[in-house]
This record gives sequence, C-alpha cells and structure tokens, in this order.
Amino acid sequence: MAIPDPIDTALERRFRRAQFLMSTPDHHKLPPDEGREVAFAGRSNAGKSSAINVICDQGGLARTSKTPGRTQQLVVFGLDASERLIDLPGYGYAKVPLAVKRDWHTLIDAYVRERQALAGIVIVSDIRHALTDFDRQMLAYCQARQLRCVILLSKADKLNRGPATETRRKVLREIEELGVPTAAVLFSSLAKSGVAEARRALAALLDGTEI
Ligand SMILES: Nc1nc2c(ncn2[C@@H]2O[C@H](COP(=O)(O)OP(=O)(O)OP(=O)(O)O)[C@@H](O)[C@H]2O)c(=O)[nH]1
Ligand SMILES: [Mg+2]
Repeated sequence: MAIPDPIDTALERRFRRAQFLMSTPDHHKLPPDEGREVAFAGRSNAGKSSAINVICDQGGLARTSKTPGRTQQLVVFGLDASERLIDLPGYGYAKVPLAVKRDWHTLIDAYVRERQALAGIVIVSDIRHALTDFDRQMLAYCQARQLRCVILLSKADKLNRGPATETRRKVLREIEELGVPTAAVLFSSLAKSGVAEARRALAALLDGTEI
C-alpha cells in the first residue's frame, strides 16, 4: 500500500473537522463577514453537496438528493473559527416555480458579489456537460471580483480516462483567456477520486497560496 503524503494527511484532518453551522435564505444572516470562506457553486444536481461530503469525509454532512433542487439555502460549514465552506443552491433547476428560482439566483448573486470573506469559488460541473452557461457566468463573477476558482469536473466516473482528460484540457483552454487563476480537477464523489487534489486546491484558496 502507498504511504500517504503527509500534506494530504494533514489536509484530510483539516477538512474532517467541518461542522454544520447554519443555513439561511438571507446572505445578511450569515456569520460575521470575516475570516475566509470558499463557496461551492454549480448547476442543480451537479454534485456540490456530495463533493463537500467526500472532501470532508463525512457522509451525512451536506444533504444530497437524486432529484435536483435539494440545497435551497446558503448552508454553512465551519472548519475552524475563521474558515468556512458554503454549499450554495444549484443554478438552473427548471422545475421550481419561477419566483423561487429568481430568489435563489438573487441570493447567489448577492452573496458572490458582496461577501468579503469569500476567498474563492469552487465550480462543480458535471464532466459530461462542462462548462455550462451558468459556469461561465460564475467565472465572469470571479473575473469581476478577482476571485480565484477551482473547477471540480464531477461525476468523472461516468467518462473514460481519455475523454475526461480531454474535457479538462478543453475547459482550461477556455478559461485561460479570462485571466482567472483556476485549477481543474477530475473528481468523483462516487469513486472518491480526485479528493486529495481537490483538498489541496481548496486549501490554496483558503490560504491564499498558489493554486
Ligand atoms: N455517478 C456519480 N453520481 C454522483 C456523483 N456526485 C453526485 N452524484 C449524484 O448526483 C446527484 C446529485 O448530487 P448532489 O450532491 O445532491 O447535487 P447538488 O449539486 O448538491 O444538487 P442541488 O443541491 O440540487 O443543487 C445524487 O444522486 C448523487 O448521488 C459522482 O461523482 N458520480
Ligand atoms: Mg446540494
């Protein structure tokens, strides 16, 4: 068996500490806007909540569901007193009433535009559909706010290695022109692949180190 890298072991410990803090439909009710946080954004059903659970090695931490539209508020997990992960509602879910969809979009937009503690965005994008127009919109926000970004190409278990690697290359090529510092990770919550790489990229967002 391979000996785990000490950096990865330390990061596993860091993310395992995640605890549910609160959820709110109002970004003004979040914990005080200080410290650092990283938010998980992406299309409904892309696998945001599942990714948080695998990265934090806690099956039931964030609620997941087969049907899109599970996460409906800003859900906050604390890693320690000054570091948080935020699970955002999914974008683009067709089946909720238009008024509700508008509320979610307004919530996400306001949070991403105003939150000072936001240290970076994780865009979770189903590798079979990456990038979506929503993902591009999030990247535009990152560009406007000079936020760094990690793209988790999720459900990588659904593609063979070759096409998965090609998608990653294509995504990075597209983003290059935006000038947003970005990492792209082939990730599967199901197969638990890309987890150590995802933790390293997230830690870099939180720590302000190179991604
Ligand atoms: N095959 C496969 N399925 C996955 C993976 N990650 C998530 N899923 C499935 O995709 C569905 C949606 O997962 P969630 O984590 O709830 O997705 P979400 O992005 O949080 O969805 P919303 O909260 O509705 O926006 C669930 O049925 C998961 O089991 C993965 O890596 N591989
Ligand atoms: Mg969710």
